[in-house]
Amino acid sequence: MTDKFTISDRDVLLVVDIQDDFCPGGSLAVPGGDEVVPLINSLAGKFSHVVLTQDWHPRGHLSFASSHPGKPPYQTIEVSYGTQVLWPDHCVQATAGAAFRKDLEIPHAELVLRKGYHREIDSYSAFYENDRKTHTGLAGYLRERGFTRIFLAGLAFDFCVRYSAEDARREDFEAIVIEDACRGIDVDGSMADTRELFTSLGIRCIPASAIEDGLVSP
Ligand code: VGL
Ligand code: ZN
Repeated sequence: MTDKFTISDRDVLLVVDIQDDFCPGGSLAVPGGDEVVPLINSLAGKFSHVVLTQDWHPRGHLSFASSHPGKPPYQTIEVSYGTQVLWPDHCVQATAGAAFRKDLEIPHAELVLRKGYHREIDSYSAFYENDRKTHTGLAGYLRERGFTRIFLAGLAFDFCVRYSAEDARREDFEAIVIEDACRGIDVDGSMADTRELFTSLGIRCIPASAIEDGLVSP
């Protein structure tokens, strides 16, 4: 049986990319992406502190297949910082697809962290961009707020959740992924790779039911 987790004031829930483009009907739909929204809403009620991330690309972003004539989506290319998967155009700044899902209800979220806004660098992680050097500022924010444990939920398990969890560990936070509150894309075995990586880094995957009921006082 999984241990139970009691949420305290040093814990934060990081809700990753619950945006229309990542849900069925969107341009980079994650299968079942919409299904996690009610669970995330109820989980958020157990945390005093919630941060939302929002994928937020300029038009013509380097990660878009459309920026590389002749290249189809889901192929990879080599760029200055390594291998980059090419995606359908998605989460273009201020478009409908970049909006949070209408049914995401977390009025007490304290920060919305946008990422992927540099045209020449993708950013899966909420901490570092894909060059693994450019910081988003989130680690400093979380440290200044005194958080030590980061619980992660959202889309996609094998991309933005994965890289965010990995970087949370690298920044010395405890990282815990709430697996049934995530859905994945699965490009070239990326789901299996993610599970393996989490095991090797000591990143726990738990079900939402492992989180105790009750909200700590704000
Ligand atoms: C994501 C691919 C491209 C994600 C964002 O949120 O997992 N995946 N941009
Ligand atoms: Zn993106």
